[in-house]
Amino acid sequence: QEKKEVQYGPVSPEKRTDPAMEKWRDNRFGQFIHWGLYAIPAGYWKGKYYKGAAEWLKSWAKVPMNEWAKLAEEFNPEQYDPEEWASMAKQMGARYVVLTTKHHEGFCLWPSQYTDFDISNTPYQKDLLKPFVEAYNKAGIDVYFYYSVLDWYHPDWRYALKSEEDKQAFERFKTFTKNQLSELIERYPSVKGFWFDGTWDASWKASGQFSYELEKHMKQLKPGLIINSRMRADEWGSRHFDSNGQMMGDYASGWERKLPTDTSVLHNDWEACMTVPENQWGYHKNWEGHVKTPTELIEMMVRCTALSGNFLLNFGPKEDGSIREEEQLLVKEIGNWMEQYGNAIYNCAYAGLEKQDWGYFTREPGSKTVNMVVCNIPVNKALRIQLPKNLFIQHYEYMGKPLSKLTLEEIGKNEYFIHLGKVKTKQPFVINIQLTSEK
Ligand code: JFZ
Repeated sequence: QEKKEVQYGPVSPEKRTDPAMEKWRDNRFGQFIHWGLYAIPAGYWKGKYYKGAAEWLKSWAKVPMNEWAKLAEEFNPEQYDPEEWASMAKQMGARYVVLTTKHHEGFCLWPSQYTDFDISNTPYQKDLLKPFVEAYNKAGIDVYFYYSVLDWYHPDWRYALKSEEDKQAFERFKTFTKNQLSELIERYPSVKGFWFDGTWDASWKASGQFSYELEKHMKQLKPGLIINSRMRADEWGSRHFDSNGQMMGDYASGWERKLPTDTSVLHNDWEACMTVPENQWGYHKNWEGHVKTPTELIEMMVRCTALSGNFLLNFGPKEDGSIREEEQLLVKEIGNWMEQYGNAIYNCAYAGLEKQDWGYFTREPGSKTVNMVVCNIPVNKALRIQLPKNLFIQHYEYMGKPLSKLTLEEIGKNEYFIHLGKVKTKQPFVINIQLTSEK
C-alpha cells in the first residue's frame, strides 16, 4: 500500500518508555465507572422498559434534551462515599480508575465554568470529582478521566459539517472542548490521563488537525499525560491508527467487550474494557442476558496480561451513589483472587512462550520466573509444557498456597508434564516455573 503524507498523526512515540507510561503498563487492572444522570431512570422511561445500554436511554426512548436535562433537578446522590468506592476498588485489586466526567448526555460531574449543565445545578451542588480524586489517590489508585466529545446537550455540537453555519458552530464547540479539558487538568492536577469517547462522527473525523493540537496542548499542560487512541483521527479521517497504520495516542482502546486472541497486538500498548452483563455501562435496573462470573472475568484479565494489555472492568453506580450488590460481590471474589495471585498480573506481560491449552503464561519482563495461570485442568490432570529449544524447567512450585503435590515429568525435548495430583479448586490458580538454558 502506498504511504500517505500524514502531518497530524501520532504526537508521542509508538511505545512510550517514560515512568508514567511504565506505571500505566504495570497497573494492568483498572476499574471503569460510568456515572451520570442516566443512573436515575436506570433503563426505564415513563414506565416503559428499554433493554439497551442505560447510558443511551435518552436515545432509545427519543427523549428531547430539555426533558432529559430536568433529571439534573433530581440528582442528589446522598449515599455517595468516594472513600468507600476507593476502598472497594483497592480491595478488588484495581490499580487505576477511569471515571466518566462527562458522558454523551453532556452532564458534568464537576462544576464547570463552561456550562450550566453540571453538578452545581443539582440539589447536591457539591463537586463530585474533587473528593473522588482525593480518595482514590489516598488509596494509591491512579485516576483517569473519561470524557465524551460527542455532546447531546451542547447547542454547538454537530454530527457533520454540512454548512457554513455548522462549521462555525463546531469551531465554538472545539473551543468549548479545549476549555473543559484544560479546566479538568488545572482543577485536578493529579489526573494521570484521559479516556476519550464519542469521537466517531464525521465532524470530529474531519478535525484531525484540531485533535492533534489538542493532544499536544494537554500534554504540554501536564507532561506524562496518557491518552487513549480513541481520541484521535488524522487529517484523512483515519481513527485510532493513522493512514499509515501508526497508532495515535498512547494505547489502543478499540478493544471493547472483546479481547484479542493472538500476539499481533504486542506491537502497541492496549487496553480492553469490559462490562459485567452483556452491554450495560451506566446503572440499569435489570441486567439482561448473560452476566459474567468472577471466574470468567479473572480469565479475561489474565488473557489481557498474557498479551501485554490492560483490563478495565466497568461499574455503574446507582443514582444515590451506592454500588449494586452484584458488583459488591464481584469486588470480594476478584479481590480474593488478586490477593493470592496478583503477582501474576501486576508488572507482568507476554512471557515470550507459546500459549498452552490449560491457560496462560505471564511474566515480569526480564524475570526468570514464569507464571502459569491455569484456567482449564486437563482430564489427565497433567499440564503439558512445550518450551523453545535450549530452555529447561529448573524449578516449579505453586504461587501462594499449594493445592496439591506437584510432580514433573520430562516427556520429550524441552517438553514436560506437570502432574497436578489431587487438586480441587473452583478458581484459576498459578504455578511458577523457573527456566534455565543450562541443563
Ligand atoms: C461507547 C459509549 O457509547 C458507551 O456508552 C460506553 O461509554 C462505551 C465505553 O463507549 O460505546 C462504544 C464505543 C466504541 C465501540 C462500541 C461502543 N466500538 O469501537 O466498537
